[in-house]
Amino acid sequence: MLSHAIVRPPATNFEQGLTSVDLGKPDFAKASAQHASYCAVLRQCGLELTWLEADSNFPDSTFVEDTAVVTPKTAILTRPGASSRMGEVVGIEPALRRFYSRVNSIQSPGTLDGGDVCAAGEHYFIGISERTNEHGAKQLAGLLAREGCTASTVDIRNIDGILHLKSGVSYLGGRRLTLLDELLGHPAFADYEIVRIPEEESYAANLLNINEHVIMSAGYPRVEAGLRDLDYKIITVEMSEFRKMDGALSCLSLRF
Ligand code: CIR
Repeated sequence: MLSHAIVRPPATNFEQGLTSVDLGKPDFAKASAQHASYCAVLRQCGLELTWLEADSNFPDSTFVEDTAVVTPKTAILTRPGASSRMGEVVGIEPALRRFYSRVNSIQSPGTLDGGDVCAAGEHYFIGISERTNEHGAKQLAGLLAREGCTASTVDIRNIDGILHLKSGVSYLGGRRLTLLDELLGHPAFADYEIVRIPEEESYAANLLNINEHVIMSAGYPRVEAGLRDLDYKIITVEMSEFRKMDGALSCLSLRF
């Protein structure tokens, strides 16, 4: 069971963050309201929240997921691949130390964004991306092995339209994953049952499976119907303003 999440609301200069999509500028008031709804849904799923102050020194800092990898036993501070985001790690460390006696970190020349790490029970898929390099992936796999966990890497550098691995894959529990078609057939996913995400609903590939609930982005009816047919209890959250900044559901929290 997951019991906690760390979140940080968007700062007023959220629109100055990084983005690769051309969906217009996010509206700050709407983004704040969407963030509040997201937090309410996490609470509804049984999580106690640690709220960090909005931090305008880092316009992307609402995407706390990228700053750490959290497992049941340890927290690993990342070394984000975008230079404008590296300093965000300093702000997350004290919050993690309240919960974890063991905190490790990714070291130079390694880079790693938490969005590239998809936990599937005791196995971790690690994306090699524009943000996460081989050094970072190798260091993380080594730290996870100390906890008795396994890892495999998935190179997403040639896959258009996904910033992080978790933009294309999510874990649904058991042996089940959601997966974009571009990732189908990758050997890392060979032993899993795949819920395919249609191309026109690709944003819905990033979802959260929290304590018997699946949290999905609102507005993706085919994915939602498919998951309801599989008996998942679905809660939807409007994510339009975060999407404009390349963010999705998992990016907005660290869950443990
Ligand atoms: C960035 O480019 O780093 C942010 N604008 C979006 C980060 C999204 N994070 C995630 O998918 N884990």
